[in-house]
Amino acid sequence: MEPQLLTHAYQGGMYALPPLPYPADALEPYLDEATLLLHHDKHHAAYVMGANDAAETLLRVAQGDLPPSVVPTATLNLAFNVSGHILHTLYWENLAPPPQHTPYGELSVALDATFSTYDGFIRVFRSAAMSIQGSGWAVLGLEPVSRRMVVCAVNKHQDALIPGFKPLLVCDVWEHAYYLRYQNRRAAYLDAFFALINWEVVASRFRSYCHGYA
Ligand code: MN3
Repeated sequence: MEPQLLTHAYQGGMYALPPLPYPADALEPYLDEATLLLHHDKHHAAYVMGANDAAETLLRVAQGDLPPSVVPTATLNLAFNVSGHILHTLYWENLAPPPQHTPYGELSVALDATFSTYDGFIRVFRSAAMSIQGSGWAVLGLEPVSRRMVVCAVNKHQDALIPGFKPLLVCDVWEHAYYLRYQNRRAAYLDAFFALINWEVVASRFRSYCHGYA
């Protein structure tokens, strides 16, 4: 399956909520239907709305309808909400019902170049996800200078990201992503996440981005 690569996340000049790429109960028992519905229909939808509101505010400043004093807050809101929208769109797409295979081919070679082995990647990614204090994301991606894979431990949706970084695999560790089923057991949620990774989608993103880095 080819990833949608965010094409459904912006339509008609507005940020838009793409539908879940599978039924809301498709990831049971790892991720429950109630969590997915709440997470997608309420949380992700709120970031889409916030992104459109911030963009509208900045446009109105440009047109002279609002004072420049609202710009600092609006730019922060835009970064937070657009980043949240992008990460959630990638998150839904990089999950799929098991069974999943482990990475192979070019993707596996690139992972090993940074992490030595698949287990090494899991160790680093899991540690990054566990290290987030409060709300954030673990993100595997390509770093544009070395053109190698790195893992970012992202605070909120947008802090501690590298400019030009291309995300390949994202894991939401905000409590809303897992609290209904796993309560405070983030490690158990991560076990479920690893069982659900759609490596075909990750490989497809990798191929898409690699053309830009070749
Ligand atoms: Mn979330």
